Amino acid sequence: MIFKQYIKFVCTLSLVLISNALSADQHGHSLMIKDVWAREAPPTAFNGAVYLVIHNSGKTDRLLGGSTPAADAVELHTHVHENGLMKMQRLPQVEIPGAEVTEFKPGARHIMLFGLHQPLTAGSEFDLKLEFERAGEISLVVQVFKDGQQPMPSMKHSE
Ligand SMILES: [Cu+2]
Repeated sequence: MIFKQYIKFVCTLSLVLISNALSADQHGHSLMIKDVWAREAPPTAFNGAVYLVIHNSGKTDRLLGGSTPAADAVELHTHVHENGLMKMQRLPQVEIPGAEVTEFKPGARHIMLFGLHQPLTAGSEFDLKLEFERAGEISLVVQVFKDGQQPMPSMKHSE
């Protein structure tokens, strides 16, 4: 009985290992990007921001930039406190440490969209490509949410 369960366990384990190996092969990199969303903006807004969570199961990588058909330009930003004011600051790149979770969230690091081509209406979505030093280009779909209705970061779940 116990032996049977052990065999079942080993089979399940090897299936998990095989599917992990396959997905790593498919993507060719060790980044998993989750909870990708943009905050709804009024139709007159020129700019928008994208938030996401990057799980890096491999070596340290670097996010270099991106592009989207939804805007003229994509920049990496963070917020800094200067003379009591919150200011956005452009980052030339963002380090994505290995075996860690890197979050882009409101009030902190974010991906800025300049010159929106379409209004960011809740329920809509658009494509975003991110460029990484090691992983290369990764294509994402960004979903637009009203503030407060965005996906909760899944970084606290153990993988
Ligand atoms: Cu910004």
